[in-house]
Amino acid sequence: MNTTRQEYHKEIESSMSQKTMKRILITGAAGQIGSELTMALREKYGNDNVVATGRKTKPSETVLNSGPFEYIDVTKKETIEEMIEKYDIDTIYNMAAILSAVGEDHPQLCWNVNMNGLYNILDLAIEHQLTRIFVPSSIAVFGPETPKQNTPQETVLKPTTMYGVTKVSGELLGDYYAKKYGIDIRGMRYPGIISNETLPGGGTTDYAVEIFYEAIKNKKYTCFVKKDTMLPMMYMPDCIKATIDLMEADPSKLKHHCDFNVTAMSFSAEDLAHEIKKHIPEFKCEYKPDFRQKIAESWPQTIDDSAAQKEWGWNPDFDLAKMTEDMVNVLSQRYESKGF
Ligand code: AKB
Repeated sequence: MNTTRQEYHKEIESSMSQKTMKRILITGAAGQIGSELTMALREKYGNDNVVATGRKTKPSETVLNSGPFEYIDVTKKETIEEMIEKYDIDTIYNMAAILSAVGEDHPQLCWNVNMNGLYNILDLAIEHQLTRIFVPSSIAVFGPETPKQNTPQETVLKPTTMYGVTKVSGELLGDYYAKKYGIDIRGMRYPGIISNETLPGGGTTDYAVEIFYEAIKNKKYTCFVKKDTMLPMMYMPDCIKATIDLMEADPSKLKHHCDFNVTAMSFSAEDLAHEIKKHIPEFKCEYKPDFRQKIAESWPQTIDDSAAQKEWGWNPDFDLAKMTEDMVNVLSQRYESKGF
């Protein structure tokens, strides 16, 4: 790769003047965040301008029926390139990832998908003069030596999971490509994401979603972390808002690239169970911690996201009470009408 930063910028400018419309590709579009992000972006930019892609998992009918969907494998560069060329893509949201819990069982797979997948996308960004790339990071970049309360933007990044190692490396790689080649790469450190469309798969914060489905269906849940385990979390509408707002932020205002701290709320597993009980009084929660407890304990409890507030106006809409009320309403209605 011999392109210099200046050459890259010149090429981008001339290709930008020919392109009027955003043509977006999303990897991991069958996943928890990818599926809802696809729909939000389709609503904003038009169905045909947002190409959803996945590796194996069949996406939701909503994603499948509302616009283009293709199977690709981010570890195989040519499969991504084929889609960039076929759809004249200029923006990529790289949501494909192996999360923290599965990453501990399959560390090589985690490295391969999270790192080699990202490397392929960044190389293609240069080769095809893409205008903007979104690379999600996670609170998993932090580790036991990081301050747990109000975790600063700039702090110790020594994770103890393979997922965390790939996320720190991804942030650094993104920053490197941004500085060296001038590529516009943006990303944030997602906390646990709570949602009701697509179940999360293989993360440590998955209990904060599963608990709602079990509370509504069976009125009980066995939680895999201790009751006093506190983690930063965010409801999906805020996650989508944050992602799109960061991608649309004025580049001249951004001092960071791929590593923005963001949060919306922090609560313990027991706080969440109590909040659900306000809506479902019969609900009972037990706690049987497994290997994910150690992962959860290595992560922060509360996050300082003032850089995101300052640089692109981040401001969440949902706290614990508002999120819980919405989750219980949406899932109860769905369960009554068609089950899960
Ligand atoms: C996980 O639990 O692995 C993810 C994350 C916090 O990035 N939800």
